[in-house]
Amino acid sequence: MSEEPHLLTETNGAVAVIRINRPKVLNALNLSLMTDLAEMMEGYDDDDSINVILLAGTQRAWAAGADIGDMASASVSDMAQRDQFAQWERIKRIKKPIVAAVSGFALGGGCELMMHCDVIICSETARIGQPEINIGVMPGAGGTQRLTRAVGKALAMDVVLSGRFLSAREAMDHGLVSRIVPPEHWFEEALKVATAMAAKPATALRYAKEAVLKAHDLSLSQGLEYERKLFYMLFDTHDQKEGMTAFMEKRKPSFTGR
Ligand code: CO8
Repeated sequence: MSEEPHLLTETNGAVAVIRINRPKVLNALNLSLMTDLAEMMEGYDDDDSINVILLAGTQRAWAAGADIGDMASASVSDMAQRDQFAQWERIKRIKKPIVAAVSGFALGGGCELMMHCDVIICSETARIGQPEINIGVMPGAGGTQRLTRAVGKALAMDVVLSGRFLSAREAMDHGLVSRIVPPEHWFEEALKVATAMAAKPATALRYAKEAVLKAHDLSLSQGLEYERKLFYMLFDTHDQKEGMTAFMEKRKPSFTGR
């Protein structure tokens, strides 16, 4: 009997949908899954027919963390040799917007993967946290840094040091997720967001994502300079001419992605 694929993909217009599919272990993330995920995302990043990537889990779990079974008996050198964070770096470099459709548990590496996404659509039932402290470790794929930047030091310390889970409402109130949607429609709502985004001009989407992400790395004046350069560069695109002309002519723009 052949094994179920750990990632399922389909395209829906200009949206590439990737679903994490390890329901028996609440979508725990292992190296082979992360390697395939990075490869798939890079493929969609290079595919002109795709504008947005939608990454989803299942109703019960977005991802309950890195696969603990894979790490339980690992030594320092095993972990270093696996170099699993190289795959996360590849995901960090994806230029097209990534929308996350999150339902159920988003824990540990799952929360960190969620924070690698750009727009996070979250079911009311989501449970989000960094509970690594309960198993003798700490976040390793950016949790201490990205969570702190998103929610501030006080709440990040609480979440990381107590291991407690945040409700979707708490996550929303503290700026960790983008929107909360009813549990019965979590995937459809996220797909709607991704589809509407995919109709926007492709180059402007990519540059806007790049500029927002730079806000975490640069000083304000460097960030403003960076933003301005990307803004000017958009005046070299067909979609800028089309978008502004369509506005003046009071018609809907027809974007080509160029
Ligand atoms: N890894 C492996 N298996 C898991 C994981 C996991 N992270 N989470 C759940 N499972 C498995 C369980 O072992 C169980 O398997 P089985 O049915 O064979 O016993 C199955 O999924 C269902 O889980 P539960 O029976 O425990 O379901 P409950 O509803 O009782 O509890 C919880 C759900 C609360 C989510 C619970 O499963 C849990 O606490 N899971 C672990 C959460 C956790 O600690 N996550 C952090 C892991 S460490 C980490 O992410 C470090 C990241 C470092 C960087 C990433 C590098 C790749």
